[in-house]
Amino acid sequence: MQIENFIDGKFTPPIDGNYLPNLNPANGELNSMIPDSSHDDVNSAVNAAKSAFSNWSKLTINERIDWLRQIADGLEQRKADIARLECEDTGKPISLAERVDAERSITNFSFFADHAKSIADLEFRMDDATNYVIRKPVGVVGLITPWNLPLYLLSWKIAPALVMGNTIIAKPSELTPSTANLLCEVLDSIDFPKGVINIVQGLGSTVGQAIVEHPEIRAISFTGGTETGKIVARTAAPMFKKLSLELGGKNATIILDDVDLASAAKGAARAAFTNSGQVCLCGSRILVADKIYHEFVDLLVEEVEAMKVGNPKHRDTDIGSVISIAHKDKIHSYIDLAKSEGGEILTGSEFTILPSNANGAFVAPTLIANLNIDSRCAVEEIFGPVATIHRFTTDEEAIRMANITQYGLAGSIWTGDRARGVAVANQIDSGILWVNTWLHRDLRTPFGGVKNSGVGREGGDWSLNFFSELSNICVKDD
Ligand code: TXE
Repeated sequence: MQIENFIDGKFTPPIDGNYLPNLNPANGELNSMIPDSSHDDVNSAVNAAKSAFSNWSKLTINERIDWLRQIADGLEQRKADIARLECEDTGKPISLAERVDAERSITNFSFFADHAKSIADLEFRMDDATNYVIRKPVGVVGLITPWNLPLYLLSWKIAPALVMGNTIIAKPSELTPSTANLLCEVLDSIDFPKGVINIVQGLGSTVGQAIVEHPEIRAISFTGGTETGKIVARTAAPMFKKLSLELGGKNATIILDDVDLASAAKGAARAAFTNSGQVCLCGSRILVADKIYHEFVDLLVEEVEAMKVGNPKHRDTDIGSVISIAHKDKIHSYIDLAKSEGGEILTGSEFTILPSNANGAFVAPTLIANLNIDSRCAVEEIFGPVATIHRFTTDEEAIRMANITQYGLAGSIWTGDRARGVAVANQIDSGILWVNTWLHRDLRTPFGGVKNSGVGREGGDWSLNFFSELSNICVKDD
């Protein structure tokens, strides 16, 4: 299969005629060829988005909401295809792709359709005048997304950008192009206005960079690695573009001594290993109270060893492959580093029998104990199925250990005492904290991190604000 760009409502080959292979990381087979697009393709997409802007931005919000609902309906009909394509592009289990990726990609459109209805007109009355705050679209916006939750994260940006009246240039990860292409097929099938959503496929260093550099793209919403985020920020800042950066995480899962051990062990295992640990919210450093350490760790190892690593297409698979052989090698190099630093592998790595497929990028869920809290494996984002375990004696010590990293995205606290959990959560330098749960999301709430985890918030009103410019009109009374 050959995927094309989607520019001005048409499936369009890359101008230079170059293509890249898109491989299935679970077996090394070729999924498709995708455009290796250039600056020229981005320019052509920007021209289409500029022409479409005038009509799209003039629609009423209700008309745009109606289009979001049509997209959600179109995706709903292709739900099984979304899950299959995500499974083939990423190597994630099909059941996870159905439950999380397909479901949320559709919900993002229906959620923002509903949420945009609640936008209130802002008015500020003075003694002798009234201020009217007007929302305008930003213009042509650039959306750049990663490979871990492909359509889920792309639709999380497309839906609010659309409903606020912007036109879009989007670039999915070169490793996961297929569901963005499926979205274009849906747009085509519903006669969606041409040029409003343009998808340019290709590499970050060419297409991504061209989007960030383009003077007529006025806002950049980026989700990806922290190092890439720095490049994006450096390029966009001197052009005074609006910028939203959702970057990496190295999140703590804190197990307090008063917890129900069995449910905390389940929660910690899920937080560490969902999607093979390739979620920026994953809890990859597990901090355990001294008093319950051994009992908890035994239960956790049991939970992790019950996870079935295998063919992502099989329904009973819990852990599929990671995104690529290169990523597998990077993860293994961290496990080797941990061993050389005296880390004890409690489970995983070579102890688990993996699918007998030499071309698959499989890594067993791995738990490592005995590392210092500031060792590289405990503070750097591995972004794979690897979690380190550390002991603490007081809540204050747990908080200090949680805050030691350069990241500040998320975290979870597990306790029998809600007030104690909230008190600990309050002192963790992160944008998103859970008590006795993990990845429990209300899409109206702010989502984003501090420190090296990024700048800005997405979700509900925060997304609608990012994709609008506010003007204040002050009218003096007669
Ligand atoms: O991400 P990149 P990579 C972390 C994780 C992972 C590391 C690297 O630790 O191991 O990042 O992953 C595009 N200008 N996360 O290299 O490169 C790229 O094509 C503009 C955490 O795969 O950040 C893709 O579309 N764009 C993260 C997107 O950026 C550029 C999820 C993200 O890819 C670009 C993924 C450039 N110069 C990885 N270079 C999370 N926060 O969830 C690349 N891109």
